[in-house]
Amino acid sequence: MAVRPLIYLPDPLLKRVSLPVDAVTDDIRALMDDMLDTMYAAPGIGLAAIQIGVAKRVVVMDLVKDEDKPHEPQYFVNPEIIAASEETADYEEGCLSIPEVFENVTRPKTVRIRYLDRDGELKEEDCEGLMATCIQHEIDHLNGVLFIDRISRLKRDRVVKKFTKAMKASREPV
Ligand code: GNR
Ligand code: NI
Repeated sequence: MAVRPLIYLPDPLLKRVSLPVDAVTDDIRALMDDMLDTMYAAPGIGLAAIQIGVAKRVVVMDLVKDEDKPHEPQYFVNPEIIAASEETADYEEGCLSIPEVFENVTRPKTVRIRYLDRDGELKEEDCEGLMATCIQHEIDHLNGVLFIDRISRLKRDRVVKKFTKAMKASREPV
């Protein structure tokens, strides 16, 4: 178990399409444990493997925001959306790879997902509310898509510019 470094915008890795996992092995479970450590340390409610530089279709989530409550980790390998509602919902989204940026994103209100769990069992689940928002945000990461790709061009360009500038500044010699 280890906290691993996060990858930030404008790292091109965030645009990579992650590869499906063949089988849920001990290595994949170790990866998921590191992802959870990293997510809890951030803190965040979800994490896709690409956010720690691993291009595999692996997601962890824990929607319990109250730090005094017991953790409820959730594990998703090769998650797919198999149905989405026509009805949409707006949610103010953030991303650990784009710190301090929050924007309203419109997505299907409910989705049905299929995935392999931590034991490699094939599962299906109906998601609504924060769960629906978060799993769609994470599956986007697996496809190289960020929530800023789902807001206006003007807002996105502003965010990308700010992060590109910040990155350049941090690389300048002192
Ligand atoms: O911690 C996170 N919070 C969040 C809030 C609203 C919508 C989506 C998210 S996911 C985010 C963690 C993250 O970046 N996952 O990829
Ligand atoms: Ni994110």
